[in-house]
Formats: sequence, structure tokens, C-alpha cells
Amino acid sequence: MSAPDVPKPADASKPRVFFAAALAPPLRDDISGLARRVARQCSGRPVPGDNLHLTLAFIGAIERSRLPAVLAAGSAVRAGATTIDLDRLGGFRRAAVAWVGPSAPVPALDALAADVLRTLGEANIGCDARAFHPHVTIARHCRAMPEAGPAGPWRWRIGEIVLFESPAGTGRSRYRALATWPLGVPGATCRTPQSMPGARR
Ligand code: 2AM
Repeated sequence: MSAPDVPKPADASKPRVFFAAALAPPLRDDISGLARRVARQCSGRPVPGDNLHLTLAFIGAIERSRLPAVLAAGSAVRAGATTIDLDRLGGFRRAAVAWVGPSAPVPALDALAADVLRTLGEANIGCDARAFHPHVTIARHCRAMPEAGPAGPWRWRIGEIVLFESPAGTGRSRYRALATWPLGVPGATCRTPQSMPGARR
């Protein structure tokens, strides 16, 4: 995969970025419905459909000058597409969030996250080193935790990865996709909003 032009982030100084797999319709609509139900039960706030994702590597605030290296790292990911089952509902009490995720380890998903970490490491880009616990956060600011247990299952084919910018400050803001790479297509160029049809420059 080759490195693309660098898109301009909303905050030009220090964008806060992470690599993730993003939910797309129609699955996104199903999980949005679940998010609304769970948020109601937990007295929390549902995550907007556009924001539903599974984080693969959280980089955090980074100098704008480092973005080309982050994009090159995304282009160096070699892992292929994978399919997972979202079949468990749970919560992280300390973070006051509810999530849906796979009930058992998915080696191909672990390998994808490890591959992203590898390319970031090779580019000397630091990121959150906590163990990988794959989950899609569906509700935030939960005053109660959801009853943990089986959910769905919803089958999800993860065919691409996205570099997102998370606007700092407001908890209600939408993430912005800076670039997207198809998985398992060696040599593929990433798509950026600038190169997408109808995108504004
Ligand atoms: P969460 O969904 O469990 O809150 C953007 O913040 C995304 O990166 C979220 O999916 C968040 O996980 C994840 N993330 C991982 N490590 C993070 C960190 N140290 N700080 C903020 N978000 C983090």
C-alpha cells in the first residue's frame, strides 16, 4: 500500500488519532438500535451510529508533522480481512461505558491489531500499550452497568481499517475519518476524504 497525501485535520496543531475498524450499514443500524436500548437501561448516552467502531490502536495527540508517518504506517499493514461475531454485551465500570464485542478471542483480529502496532512501532509512533480488549463502545456516561451476557450475535466482516481523528473536548463530537485502507490488498492506496467522490477540499 502506498502513502497518500496528508489530509488536513480539523485542529491543525495536535490531532488526536487512532486506528479502528468502523461499523457500516446495515450492521451499524442494528448496533445503533442496541446502543439506544442499552443506554436507556444504563441511564447513559448512546454512541452515535457514525462513531461506532472497534479501536485497534490508540495513538492520542500527535504533532501534525508526524501524520505522514502515521499514514505510512497504515499503508504498511499487511493483515487480511477478518470476520468476527459481536456476541457479548458488557461494561467497563471505571470508564462508565457499555460495549458489545466478541465473547472469545479472535486470533485473526488480534493479529490485525498486532500488525497495526508493529507498523506504528517501526515508525517510532507511540501508542497506548494496554492489552487489546476488542470491543465496540455503544453507550457512555452510564450510571449503571448493563447486565453482562450473550447478545446478538451479529456477524461483522472487517474489510478495512480507518485512521480517525477524535476532536478533543466535547464528548458528543463525531470522529473524522482521515484515511481508510482496504485489508488484504497489497499495494492498495488509502482513501482520504479529499480523494473521495463529493468530498470537500
Ligand atoms: P473506548 O471506546 O473504550 O472509550 C477514541 O477515544 C477510541 O479510542 C475509543 O474507542 C476508546 O475506547 C479508544 N481508546 C483506547 N485507549 C484510549 C485512551 N488511552 N484514551 C482515550 N481513548 C482510548
